[in-house]
Amino acid sequence: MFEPRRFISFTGMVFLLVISLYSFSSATIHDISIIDFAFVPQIDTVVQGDTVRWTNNGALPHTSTSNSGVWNSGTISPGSSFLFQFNSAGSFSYHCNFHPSMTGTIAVYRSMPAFSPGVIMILILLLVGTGVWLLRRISIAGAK
Ligand SMILES: [Cu+2]
Repeated sequence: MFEPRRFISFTGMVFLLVISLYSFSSATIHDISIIDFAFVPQIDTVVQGDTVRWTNNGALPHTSTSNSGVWNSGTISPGSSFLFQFNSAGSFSYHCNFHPSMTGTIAVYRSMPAFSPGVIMILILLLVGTGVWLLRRISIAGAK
């Protein structure tokens, strides 16, 4: 017998599996443009495990240097990039060694498996499944 609830739950499980595998395999790269004389965007929000790529789109050399020594790009020549992966959560301020007025912040949020898209999707599907079940009960009760 076809049971919508079970079908929807099963579909949810499959979605959860696919999405969790996908999110494990693909960390996001966030691009920050270095122009003369600013980091754009100045404040960037990323998730633990994400990578930030600074690209020097200006005419002068710059650096991306963590204020707390977490990373230091060294000189980034015009046209070049520097990548850094953020594996721990926190707020990280940085600056350019050549131009101290150039500053930026990377806010790194913990990845929250409990609220991953897969879990949200399965909750929605269970809710829909319960709705379908209730509607069927109501229509059966109405037919009597
Ligand atoms: Cu600079």
